[in-house]
Amino acid sequence: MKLFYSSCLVILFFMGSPSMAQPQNLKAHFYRKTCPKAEQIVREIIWMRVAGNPELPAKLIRMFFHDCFVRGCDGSVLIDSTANNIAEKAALPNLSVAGFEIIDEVKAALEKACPGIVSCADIVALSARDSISFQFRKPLWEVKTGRRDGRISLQSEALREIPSPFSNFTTLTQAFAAKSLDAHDLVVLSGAHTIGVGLCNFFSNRLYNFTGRGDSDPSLDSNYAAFLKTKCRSLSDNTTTVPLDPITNNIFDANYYVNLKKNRGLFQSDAALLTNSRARSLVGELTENMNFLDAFKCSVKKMGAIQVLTGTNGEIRKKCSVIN
Ligand code: HEM
Ligand SMILES: *[C@@H]1O[C@H](CO)[C@@H](O)[C@H](O)[C@H]1NC(C)=O
Ligand SMILES: *[C@@H]1O[C@H](CO)[C@@H](O)[C@H](O)[C@H]1NC(C)=O
Ligand SMILES: *[C@@H]1O[C@H](CO)[C@@H](O)[C@H](O)[C@H]1NC(C)=O
Ligand SMILES: CC(=O)N[C@H]1CO[C@H](CO)[C@@H](O)[C@@H]1O
Repeated sequence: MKLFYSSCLVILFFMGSPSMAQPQNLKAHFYRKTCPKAEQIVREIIWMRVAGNPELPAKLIRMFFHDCFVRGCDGSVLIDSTANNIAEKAALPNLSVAGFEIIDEVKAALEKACPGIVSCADIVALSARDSISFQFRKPLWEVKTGRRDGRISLQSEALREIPSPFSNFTTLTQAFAAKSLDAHDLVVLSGAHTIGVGLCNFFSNRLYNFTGRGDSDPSLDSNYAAFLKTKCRSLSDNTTTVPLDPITNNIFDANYYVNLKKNRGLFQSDAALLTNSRARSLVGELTENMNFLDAFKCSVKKMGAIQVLTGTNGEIRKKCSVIN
């Protein structure tokens, strides 16, 4: 039975109901008249960079997630701290957020082609899409544009809004609900953990001291735990990283769910998706590549619409790391 279709509106799922993916105030090809080559310029630079750096898609999709979860998709994740302000970038969950130099490179090219037109927020959204899409040689989802850049970036908000990898299902669904994303989106977007890496100290409690008695997490496959212990040698290892998806690390596919079903999710927040019966059955559905990719397209569009600034709100930053 085919449960997933490419249109987000007609999908039937076990949980949640997919809503209109993007609000009307974002538009397809917003820059068509003002900067006709904008999307092409982004794609060319991103594809060139991804071709030389297969880790980049993970950095850029995670940057997009962090941007959207703090004050909406407004490019606030890109802003540098100043003497008077500790920005989102300085928040602990940002440790592995990277790729800022690539965003700056894209912005510089766009400023050259059409100064003051394309927002940093749109560059993040397009770059995330294009980096993941390189593997498919075609855009995996549509990115509507017209986002404007925010002028505020606070470390304290990043620490509050971005869910911790130690979260349980309740905490995760609450964090997503606060962004108008439902449990279905939570399960689907977590599938981005099919690429990239995680630092040992975000999960090593599951290996070495789960309940404070030197034990491991019983919900983690014991063979996998033994393997992870050979990588993360102690609880305090905060420098080693391991692949989030050990089967196909740099490939954007459904193997995150294949691993997860075998109790091989890396973080407690991954394992938590098996603790709710409806989420668990959705995990089963998403082990099929087609199902995952179709579902991801819909949920990532919803994510890209979180609290966007449009019209005359916000600004078009000249440089992505500083407000005008
Ligand atoms: C559901 C809640 C989520 C939690 C608790 C979470 C937590 C984490 C943590 C702790 C890491 C490792 C960071 C590090 O080692 O420095 C990570 C990596 C990553 N996350 Fe998530 N994440 C979540 C959702 C998402 C979403 C929605 C996306 C994108 C749509 C995403 C994409 C990624 C990617 C691609 C990486 C690898 C980054 C890299 O290789 O540098 N995550 N996540
Ligand atoms: C989930 O975590 C929160 C915050 O740590 C905690 O208050 C809550 O009791 C937990 N819920 C369950 C069902 O374990
Ligand atoms: C394990 O956790 C307990 C309780 O929090 C703590 O007392 C103990 O020192 C921890 N063990 C290690 C090796 O960190
Ligand atoms: C990593 O751990 C070392 C030793 O425990 C500590 O000095 C250092 O500040 C930690 N680094 C980070 C980034 O947390
Ligand atoms: C890229 C970036 O700004 N990372 C920061 C994340 O948080 C740590 C700890 O606060 C900073 O030292 C990093 O510079």
